[in-house]
Amino acid sequence: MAGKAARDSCGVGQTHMTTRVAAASGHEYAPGRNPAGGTMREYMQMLRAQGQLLEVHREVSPKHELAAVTQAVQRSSGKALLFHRVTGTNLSVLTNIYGSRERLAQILSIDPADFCRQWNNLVTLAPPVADPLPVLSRSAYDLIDCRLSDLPLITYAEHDGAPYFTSAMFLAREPETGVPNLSFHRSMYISDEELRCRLAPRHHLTLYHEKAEKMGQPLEAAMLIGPPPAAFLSAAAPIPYEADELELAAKLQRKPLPLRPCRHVNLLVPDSTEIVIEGRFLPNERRPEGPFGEFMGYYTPVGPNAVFEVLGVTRRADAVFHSINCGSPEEVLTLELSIAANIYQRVSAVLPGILDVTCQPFVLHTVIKIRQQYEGHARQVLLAVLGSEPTWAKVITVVDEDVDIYDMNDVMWAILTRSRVDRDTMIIPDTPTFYRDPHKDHWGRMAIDATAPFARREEFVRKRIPGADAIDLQAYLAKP
Ligand SMILES: Cc1cc2nc3c(=O)[nH]c(=O)nc-3n(C[C@H](O)[C@H](O)[C@H](O)COP(=O)(O)O)c2cc1C
Ligand SMILES: [Mn+2]
Repeated sequence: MAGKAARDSCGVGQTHMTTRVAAASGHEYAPGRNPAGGTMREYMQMLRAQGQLLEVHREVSPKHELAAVTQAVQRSSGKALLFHRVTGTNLSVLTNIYGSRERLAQILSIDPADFCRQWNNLVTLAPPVADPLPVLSRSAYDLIDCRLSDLPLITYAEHDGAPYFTSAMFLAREPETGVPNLSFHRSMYISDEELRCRLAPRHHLTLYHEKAEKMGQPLEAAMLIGPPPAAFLSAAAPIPYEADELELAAKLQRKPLPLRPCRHVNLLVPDSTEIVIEGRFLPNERRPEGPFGEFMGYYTPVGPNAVFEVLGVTRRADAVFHSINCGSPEEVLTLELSIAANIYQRVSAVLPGILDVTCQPFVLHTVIKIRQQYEGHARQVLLAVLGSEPTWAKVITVVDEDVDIYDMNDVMWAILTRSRVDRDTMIIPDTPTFYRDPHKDHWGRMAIDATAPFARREEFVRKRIPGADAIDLQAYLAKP
C-alpha cells in the first residue's frame, strides 16, 4: 500500500466541486434526433445505406456455418451481416447489428468517445416522453402465426447441446406489481413446445419466476426477437427492480413506443418486434440445459434450468431473425455498456474527476479514466470501483485523461510507463467476483494504479509531433 502516496510528497487541495459541476453539465440528450428510426428494420436499412451491412446470398447451414461466417466478419470488418438464405427456414438472419460502440452511440445519438457520461445523462436526466407506451388496437404490420421450428434453429459452438436462441429478450411482468421487465436469457431448443432458459441468479426475471413459484403460479413471458433498437439497449441497462424498462426504451428513442397485445399471454409487446415467442415458465420445474459455448469462451456444462412452455409464435410476415454469436462484440459490448455505466454512476457519486469507464478487452477488466485531483486520488478511485462493482471488476486499471481507454495497447503503455508495479498494484485476496464460479477460479482482485505520479505530472506529458494528426499522406506520396 506504500504506493504513489509515498512517492509524491506534495499533494494539493481537493477540487471536488468544480469537477463535479463540470462533469454533470453536459446533458446531450438531443431531443428529436433519432437517426436510427424506431425499428430494427429501419436501423438495418440505415446501415445498408451507409455501407455498413454485408449481405450473403449463398445458402448457409444454421449448424455452425452461419456462426462461422459471422465470426469471420467480426474478425475482419465488424460490419453488420444479413444472411438471405438459411437452410430450413424462410426467414433471413441478421447478425452483428449492435456489434460496435459507434453503432450503439449512433442509435442513442450520443458521442462514442464520451459514452458513459452521456448514456448516464440520458438514462437519469432526460425528461420522460409524454404518453410513452400507447397501446394499439391493431398492429401496424402484417402478422402471422408460425411454429418455433419455422424459425432459424441455429447451432453455434462445436459442443453446443442443441440449437439456441441467443438474441431473444424476455418481457415479463412483476407478479405482484405488474411492472414490465426486459432481459436477455439464452434459450435451448427442445421442441416446438419447450425451451430451456438460463436464468442466472439475481436477475429480475429470475426473481419474478421465483416469486410466481412461491405463489404456485407459472410466469407468463414473451421472447422478443428483433425488437426496436431502443428496447434492445434498455434491456441491457442496469435499472432498479421497480423501474419499467419499456418506459426507458421510449425515453432512449425520445418518442413513444407503440405496443400491441400478445395473442396467447396477457402481455403488451413493442409492435415492430420481428418475432414474438409467447409462453410461460413452469413453476417448480427445472430440466437439463446445455452444454453451451458461453461468453467467457468456454462451455457451460449441462445443469438444471428454467422450463419455458411455448404457447404460440407470432411474427411479421416478412420477419428478419436476429442472431448473436455468444461472446462476440455484439453480446459483450451490450453487457459492458451496463457494467461500465453502473461503475461510472456509482464512483462519480463519491469521487471527483471521473471521466469515462470501459470494460476492455473483456467485462472482467474495468478501465477507468480520471483527471487526477490530489495525491492518492487514483487509489481512492480503485477502492471505490472495488466497492461499487462486486461481480465484474476482477482487475481494475486507473489511467490519466490522456490515455485512450478503448485501446488496450494504450492502457498497457500507461501501466508500463507510469506504474511502479511493486507499489502501485493492490492484490485483494480471497474475495469472490463472478457468481458462477464453483471452483473459485475468479476469486481475488487486482487493482493497478497506472496514473502518473501526481506531483511529477509534468514529467509525464506525452510528446507529440506538431502537425502529425493533420498530415494528408496522399499529398506527400503522390507521384510528381
Ligand atoms: C446478448 C446478451 C445475452 C445474455 N444472456 C444471458 C443469459 O443467458 N442468462 C442470464 O441470466 N443473463 C444473460 N445476460 C445478462 C442479462 O440479460 C442482463 O444483465 C440484463 O440486463 C438483466 O436485466 P435485469 O437487470 O432486468 O435483470 C445476457 C446479456 C446480453 C446482453
Ligand atoms: Mn430489470
